[in-house]
Amino acid sequence: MYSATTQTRQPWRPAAIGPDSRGVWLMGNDVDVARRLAGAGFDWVALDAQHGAIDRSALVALGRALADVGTNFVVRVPGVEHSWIGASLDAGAAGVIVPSVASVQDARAAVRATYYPPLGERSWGPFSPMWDAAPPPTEEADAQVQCAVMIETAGALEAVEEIAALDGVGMLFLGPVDLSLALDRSVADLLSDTRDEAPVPRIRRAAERHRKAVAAFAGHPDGVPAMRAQGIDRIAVATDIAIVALGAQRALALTDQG
Ligand code: 3PY
Ligand code: MG
Repeated sequence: MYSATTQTRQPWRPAAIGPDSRGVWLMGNDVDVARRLAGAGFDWVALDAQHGAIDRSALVALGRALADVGTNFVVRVPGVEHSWIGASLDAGAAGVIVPSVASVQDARAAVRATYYPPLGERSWGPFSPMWDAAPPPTEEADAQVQCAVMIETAGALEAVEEIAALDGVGMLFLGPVDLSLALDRSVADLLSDTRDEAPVPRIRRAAERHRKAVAAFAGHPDGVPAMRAQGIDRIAVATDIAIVALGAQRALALTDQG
């Protein structure tokens, strides 16, 4: 097994998306914005490579910057894509958020890409942004990595029990916007529905039954109370874009003379 000689610090930190945590969701690829947002005190940063401007080079640059400020990051990969999942973890991500999962087979593919053999088929090649740090042994990397499967399609909701039961799926991650589109309901209606058979309680119960975590994307602080009311306490509370808009509104309000 590979071992580095002069390095001492371990780059991996466990549980990027921990209990009762607030994350910031980065759509842009600006390193200084990432640093500033991480420094504001969010518990984790999610880099959005599905809808955001984050390509492979930006991933490495942002990963390095976030390592410098000591903030864990995860990557929302573009889809159930083996190479993107591996590249994200190689770049130092503590976990991946896998979107567009439509079946238990898709969730299995996400697990295969996230873990080294024997559980998965991840290829060896950590390209950690922390050049002074030794990559962990494969068993340790596997023990610490977070594989979050998004529940945002009708198929994933249908298979939520089976997905939650899969060895290697550590977290169910609610994507309220796509799920509301798939179910033809508004986001507000979806999030406020607390009946037993409603989608969000089903997701939470499946996770609890299989001792998996649940997280959700709010995107704007206004969406957070409804998620907390549903018992979800790991939340991406705002995107970088929402934060810029909120800051702009505040700057104008503070200087309004009219
Ligand atoms: C969703 O709500 O569908 C998301 O994927 C959040 O970006
Ligand atoms: Mg989505």
